Amino acid sequence: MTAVEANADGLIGPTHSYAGLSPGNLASGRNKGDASNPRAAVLQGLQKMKRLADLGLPQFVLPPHERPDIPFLRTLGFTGSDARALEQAWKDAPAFAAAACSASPMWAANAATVTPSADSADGRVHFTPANLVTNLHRSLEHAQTKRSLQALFQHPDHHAVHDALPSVAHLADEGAANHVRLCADHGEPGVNLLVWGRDAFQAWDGPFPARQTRQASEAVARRHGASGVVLAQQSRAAIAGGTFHNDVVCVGALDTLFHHDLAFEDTAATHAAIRAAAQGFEPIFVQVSSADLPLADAISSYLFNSMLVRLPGEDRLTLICPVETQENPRAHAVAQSLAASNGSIGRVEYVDVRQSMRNGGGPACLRLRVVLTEAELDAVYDPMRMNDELFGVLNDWAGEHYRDRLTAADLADPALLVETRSALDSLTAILDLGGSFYPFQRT
Ligand code: SUG
Repeated sequence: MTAVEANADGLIGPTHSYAGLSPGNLASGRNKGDASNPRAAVLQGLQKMKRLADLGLPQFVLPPHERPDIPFLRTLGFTGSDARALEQAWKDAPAFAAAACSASPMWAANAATVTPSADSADGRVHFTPANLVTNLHRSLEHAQTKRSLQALFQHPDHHAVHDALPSVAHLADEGAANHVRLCADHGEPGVNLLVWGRDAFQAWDGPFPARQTRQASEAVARRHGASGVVLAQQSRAAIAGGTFHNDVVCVGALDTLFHHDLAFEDTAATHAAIRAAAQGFEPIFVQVSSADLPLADAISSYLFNSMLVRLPGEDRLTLICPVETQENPRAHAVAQSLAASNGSIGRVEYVDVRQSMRNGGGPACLRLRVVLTEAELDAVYDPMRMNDELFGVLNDWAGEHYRDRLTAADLADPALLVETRSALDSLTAILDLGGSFYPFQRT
């Protein structure tokens, strides 16, 4: 079966801000309180989507969520008009108010775990939205994420969108950021490497949260009927150093797994398990040593939080890195040596997603990869597909609706609530999502 790898990127929302909400994500902590530029952020994300579409890979858009999340604030007892509930929440419970304003659904690698039809028991593509329970602001995402995925992947013969796992710490799930699929070709059965940080039934004593439990990874694989599953423990040292998702130190595509030597607790066992599960191909491990690239540089440069793609007509893979990789001499040297080698990664390109990077979200965080056969791709909802026309329309839309500067104080501004709703109203029209896609449109 032939298949392609499509990307669905989170469109960056109008409340994009630096609120320091994610312990263990060093960039989030470092930039806390800085002014953001939501307009620049969304334009950078759009540019990346356009680039991928131009390179010949199917590209889709996942709409931002309704933020501020007034329904969430109402569950906490804030009442009155929407503006009043928001204002009161910022006064009485600023941490909850900040969570309700976060544009974090932009990081679509955390939207869901995806099992392509070549690996699923019933021959459909399966999606489980991630419950993201480890961080308050991210735990608010999964219901709307499910709605977005159902809008995009709506054909019951081809696509199955599940509920998130129950929102409990035992089943903490961060989605595709902790999943790598290796295979001979996209449409062939693959190895599904699921990387977990902690065991739900053992005490966790690391300095930062381990966001994915082994039990969550197992449950997702089980409900998708996934084959070729390999479970691997994320290294404790990597988490302690600021690797809040495995995709900060590891990326893979087709036969190639590119990772830092501190990615896994037991690298030799992980490689052996992948080799044993691989059908019809010999996995290639491209491992970067701490001597060549200390973990701190891997994290600040986001070399591994890159998109590893095979472009149409090319044999070797292209690594699409953030510009921060180019600016870090050690990471840049590694990237240069990859491109100069005769290995499976033949080319390195750079994209500017600096606004997202300052919250710890690189090119790989912004996209959800979905392997689709021709029939499955034909069944995807076309109005959400990126092309020249949609790119132009969304650029104009962002220019009209987004601010170019946002501070913490601005998030409490009731005018921002009105602006974001007006932006989302016009977005649902652009993407043909009907008049009840967002909670505020249903009341
Ligand atoms: O979950 N940052 C996100 C970044 C997600 C990156 N995704 C992947 N690695 N796949 C997070 O930590 C920061 C928001 C703030 O601090 O305002 C934030 O949520």
